[in-house]
Amino acid sequence: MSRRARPRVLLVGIAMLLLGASACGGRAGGEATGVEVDGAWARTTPPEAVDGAAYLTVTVPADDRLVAATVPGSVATAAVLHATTGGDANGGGDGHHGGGGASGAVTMAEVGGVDLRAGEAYAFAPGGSHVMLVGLRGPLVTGTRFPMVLEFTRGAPYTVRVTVRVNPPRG
Ligand SMILES: [Cu+2]
Repeated sequence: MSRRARPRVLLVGIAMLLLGASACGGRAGGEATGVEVDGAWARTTPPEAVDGAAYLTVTVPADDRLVAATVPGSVATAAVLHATTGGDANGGGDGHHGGGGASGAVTMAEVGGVDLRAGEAYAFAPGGSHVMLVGLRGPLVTGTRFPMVLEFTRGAPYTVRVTVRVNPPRG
């Protein structure tokens, strides 16, 4: 398995090298945007996974609307903003399509955007809103990173660095 995983790691690594100059994680971007992003992460996926999910907390300096998130084509075919409804009928569900069980009480739907209020942290988190990574080009391997660009109605695009993890970051 590790033999399979290795080229993916390299690919992601190369992507990060190419984008590294501009893809400062978190608030390091420091442009005039004032956007803050904390704890951007994506769930580690099994080798056969088709889709993945990414989460983050975003705060904007002025009322705005997050209308899209994009990831490199080397990571996934598309990134789609998803909202989860139907709640936590089954404990432990993370609101993620995962292994193809279409039976759960939780349903996810694509949303055209997410309204953000100035200075108010908005969390994409398991069980709630998330960025669906559709059509993974390879499994998301723990410890690897990839850039994701957040696009807003008003604010400038903002690049965050997403870390692949098994569990949500704490703190
Ligand atoms: Cu989803």
